[in-house]
Amino acid sequence: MEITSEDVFVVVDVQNDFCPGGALAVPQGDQVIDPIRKLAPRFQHIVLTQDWHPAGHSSFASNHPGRKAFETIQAAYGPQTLWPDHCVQGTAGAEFHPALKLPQAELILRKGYRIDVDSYSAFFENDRVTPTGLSGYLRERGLTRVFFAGLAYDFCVGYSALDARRLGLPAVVIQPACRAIDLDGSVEKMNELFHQAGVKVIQRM
Ligand code: VGL
Ligand code: ZN
Repeated sequence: MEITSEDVFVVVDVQNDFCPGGALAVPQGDQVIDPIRKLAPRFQHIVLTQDWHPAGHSSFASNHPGRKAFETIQAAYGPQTLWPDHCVQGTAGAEFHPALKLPQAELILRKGYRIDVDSYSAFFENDRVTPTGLSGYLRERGLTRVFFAGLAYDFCVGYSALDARRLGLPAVVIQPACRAIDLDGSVEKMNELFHQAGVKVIQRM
């Protein structure tokens, strides 16, 4: 596939807590690193996202007495999955995996920093209306097509790609450079949403 100066590679949440040994380890999460590092030199623009929660974040099961991680609650803005405490601002778990090494990345976009709203997507918080600023950033920089890789396919990568489409941007998910959490059929659900939204899922590029 031909990459142009208007393409951006968004590398989602390749952080210690989402890799083996981390607080919310995605199975084989660290296996996204090699393919991402091989793809990166083909792009002129790279954005990294970083899940970045305050301690006591409302998406943490520990903040909801009687609830367990991976259950769903009704938040003010709709259903919200509860997670183990993860990616707490300033902790080692919130740091990028040390092997990721993409110093050429032009932006590190942090998300999920508001105590009472989660943010899977790099574009909008989980209320689906509060922007993170990424859309404006891409627009001002003339970046019009978005390629995605990272963690997790069925959550932060997935919602980011869906929101790119909602914003009218072509969106491409590079599947071998992603790994999934796979909670209650979330991968199948996301694949269906990708299909409906026109997100392109590719196996190689
Ligand atoms: C993510 C669950 C909670 C992700 C982040 O990066 O996919 N998943 N926070
Ligand atoms: Zn999170």
